[in-house]
Amino acid sequence: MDHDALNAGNGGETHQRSDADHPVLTTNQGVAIADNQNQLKAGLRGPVLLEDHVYREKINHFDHERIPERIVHARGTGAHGYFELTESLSNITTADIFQRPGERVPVFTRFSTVAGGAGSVDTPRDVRGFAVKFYTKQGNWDLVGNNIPVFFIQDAIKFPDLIHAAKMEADRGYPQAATAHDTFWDFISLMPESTHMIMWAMSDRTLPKSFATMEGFGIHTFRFVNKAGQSTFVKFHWKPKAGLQSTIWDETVKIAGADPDFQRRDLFERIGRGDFPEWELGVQLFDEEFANAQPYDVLDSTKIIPEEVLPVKIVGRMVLDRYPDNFFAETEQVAFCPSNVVPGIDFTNDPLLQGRLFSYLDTQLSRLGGVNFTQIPVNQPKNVPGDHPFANLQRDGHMQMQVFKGRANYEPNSLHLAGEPGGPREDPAGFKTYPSEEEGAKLRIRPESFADHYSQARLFFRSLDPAEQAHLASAIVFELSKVSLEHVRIQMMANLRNVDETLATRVADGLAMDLPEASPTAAPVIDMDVSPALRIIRGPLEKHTLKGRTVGILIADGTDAAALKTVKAGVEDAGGTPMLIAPKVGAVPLSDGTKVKADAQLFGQPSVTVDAIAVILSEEACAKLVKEGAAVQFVMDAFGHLKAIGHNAAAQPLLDKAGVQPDEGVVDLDGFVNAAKKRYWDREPKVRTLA
Ligand code: HDE
Repeated sequence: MDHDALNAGNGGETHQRSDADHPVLTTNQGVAIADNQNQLKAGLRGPVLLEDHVYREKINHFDHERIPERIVHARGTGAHGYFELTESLSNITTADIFQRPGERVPVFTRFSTVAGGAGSVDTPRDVRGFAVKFYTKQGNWDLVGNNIPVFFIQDAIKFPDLIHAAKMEADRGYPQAATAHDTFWDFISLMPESTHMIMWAMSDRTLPKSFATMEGFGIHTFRFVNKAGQSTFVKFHWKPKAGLQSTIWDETVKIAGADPDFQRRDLFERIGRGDFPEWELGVQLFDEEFANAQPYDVLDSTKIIPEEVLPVKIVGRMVLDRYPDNFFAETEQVAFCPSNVVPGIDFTNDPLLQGRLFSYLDTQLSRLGGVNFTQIPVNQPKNVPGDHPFANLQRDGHMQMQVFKGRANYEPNSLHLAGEPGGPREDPAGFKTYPSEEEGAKLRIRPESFADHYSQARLFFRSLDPAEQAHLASAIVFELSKVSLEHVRIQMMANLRNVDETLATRVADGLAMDLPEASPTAAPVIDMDVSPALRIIRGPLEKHTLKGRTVGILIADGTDAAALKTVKAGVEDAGGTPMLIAPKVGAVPLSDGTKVKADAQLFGQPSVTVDAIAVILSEEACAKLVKEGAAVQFVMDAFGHLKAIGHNAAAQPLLDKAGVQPDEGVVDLDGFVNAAKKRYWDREPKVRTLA
């Protein structure tokens, strides 16, 4: 029988043969594969043979491609980049990366949501993880933070309860990636210590527009230790160079439908077009005396130190400039761990931090399948001088990648006396724990200094811009409306009365329920000075710019070519990305007879995916589009989401159909580029009722 002829007639047209550009396809044993299209069969139309080792190896590997997703922070995306020191901290810490301004170290940073599974959407209302692995010359330092500077709980023993309550409910398996449900609010209502974080979670902070437009925080108080062995307390902050930018709830919900990958796509595209996301690293440095003078405990992770009380000193910058080559190998397998510190950086007794020090390594053992996950390339130290990224006497285990030579797998040894390699030894310059003095009875107890659960929740709410306060109050109304247990709503309102009476009243009005008595407090609630640094809207990090932002330009047959050219160039000159959106993408005939390709189709690219819109239509095209739901919605949403709308005169009927009212943000094409740099918060009361 002619086997080649048989092959050709049996899937033969899909055979792609190796050549100079394509290496030979092999099995994992390195054996060349002749046919990657057909299983081995007994006869032309016969059964498949168990003997087919090529098929079995391939399908067996495929069957095991998935690993357990992270128990929290399962959905995320990451990027490579560098950290550059701009100000030396050499008198405060021996950590090598804080010594020499101008010096860079590589980093890998992963952003994530917390509650949803790996396949959930990018934009639920949720805290974002902000985890950075610095590959320093002294080994890896991981700063595993969030985009919110406080946490829900004070003690790590409550973490499994918090996460169980927040994730999908145990019996029904929903909701996915949402806090608007009974069990979450039941837990929160019974845990007054979570009130401060709930204020942040219900604010626009949990609706970031992009990973590039959010802050990051190390949350806990850490320690720096200098050459003299002196310790300074430190809190870490990341400040986005692109400024702070969030979305509006209605917009967020629609983004989730339009593009479930909205934020990972944004990160990928920013890096791709060279608009590298960048943050400044800031530190708040303080001593015991400062700590003791504050009306809260600096070891309590439900508290911030307001920036107005203790300014954030900028010491470096991080730039993310390279997307991973492989999502699984790098982003999925990266293992961050708060206990990865280097000499000069140490922990404090924050009971949340202390609990985290155990959890990460523990969970990674099961997620990554064994003790050798530190040998996965993304997890290896990369910058340590010498031949090996790490050297010790730990041996064997699943997936051991190293082939150790010699007998020195114990220490001390004297093998060198016999001319054999003796293996690695201690170095006095290595990591030493700061010798803080500790003594006391063994107790399961919360200190008195952790008892105030409301003052900073009040501080946060009162520091916000009125527009943000309205978003926050409305978010609580929305979430509690989804809570079916009435006693939970009542308990929450009782707690909110301790935060701010006006907030509690607005929530009660929004729910059409009576306000209960305030719940008892464990400590008196104090009025702290408001902190403008906590604002996004009209706050110090809000930016009016087109840099890093996208402008949707709606065009159709007959669009004025000159007007389009001017708007497009104007957006580009201002650092923005113009996106041409049309009913058909392949070729849009313009007024001057030329044709242009659109970047996206109107029906698949609603205006929620862009920062501002320009509508440039011929009279004929406009007459058609006023009957097209997607076009009307495009404009209506841009207006409802407080975005700038630029338009030519012929497009007016579409604006009218969409209910657009004239205001400062609705402009002709000449004023558009400038107008597109911001949102129009004052429009909001006209387009929706907020609590
Ligand atoms: Fe985490 N957290 N966490 N967490 N966390 C994990 O580790 C944990 C907390 C944070 O992109 C897990 O590898 C406990 C605070 C980020 O890979 C796990 C407590 C902050 C990420 C874990 C906390 C964080 C994680 C799950 C309460 C901000 C994603 C997968 C004491 C400062 C890292 C994993 C990545 C991941 C435990 C609280 C940030 C289970 C016990 C506070 C950004 O180990």
